[in-house]
Amino acid sequence: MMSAEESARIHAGGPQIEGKFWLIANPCCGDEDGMTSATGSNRSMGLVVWLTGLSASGKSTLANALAAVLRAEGQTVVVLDGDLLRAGLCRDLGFSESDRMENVRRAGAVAALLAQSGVICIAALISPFASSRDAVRKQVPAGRFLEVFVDAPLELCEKRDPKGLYARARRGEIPTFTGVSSPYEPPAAAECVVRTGEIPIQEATDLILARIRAKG
Ligand code: ADX
Repeated sequence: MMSAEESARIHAGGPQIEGKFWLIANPCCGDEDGMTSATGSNRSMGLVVWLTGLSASGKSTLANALAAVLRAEGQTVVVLDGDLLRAGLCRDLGFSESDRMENVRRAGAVAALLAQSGVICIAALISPFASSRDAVRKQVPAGRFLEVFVDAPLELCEKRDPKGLYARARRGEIPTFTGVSSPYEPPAAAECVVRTGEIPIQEATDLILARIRAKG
């Protein structure tokens, strides 16, 4: 059993709601950015790095490459990958416009909570609708949301087609497939654009890392 002393030490500095310790820092109680790590320190402010782009544009590869570098530097990083979320948290959702919006809303809510607790959250979702991405941005304190447009032409993504989904979509076997039978709205003002058809993944990773580092 935890001693009273140990309990007091762990709970010190954190807000309490109805006797329960609030593990996630309250944005209203943080620094002027609204961001405070779970330890109450603002040394490690969280960040949401939101990778958007067509299927097979390179989002997951980039997310994992970024995470590897940042973790090697001692940062706490969580990757939220669309394909993986859809196997769990979002498994009840399909690919209609409203389901995609709900998918992005859930991922965004998790990302915002993680960032509030000091984590660098890298989300890799097609997130085809600008309004959904903007809604996530609004949940994150100013300057702590980095939208990255993983910009690869449809023809290239279709040529890559690692899961054979584009071919199936063209045969009419998958309805509402992004880029084929469902729209993708490119960001108008992303903080970073990486053209994965023109530069190697390493270079794209470095470009995004530079933007992350510029955030401090
Ligand atoms: S999003 O549009 O709701 O943001 P998300 O990133 O979660 O999509 O999932 C995209 C992945 O689901 C694709 O990479 C692909 O593997 C798979 N997928 C299956 N059906 C579709 C579809 N109709 N449109 C796009 N991706 C699909």
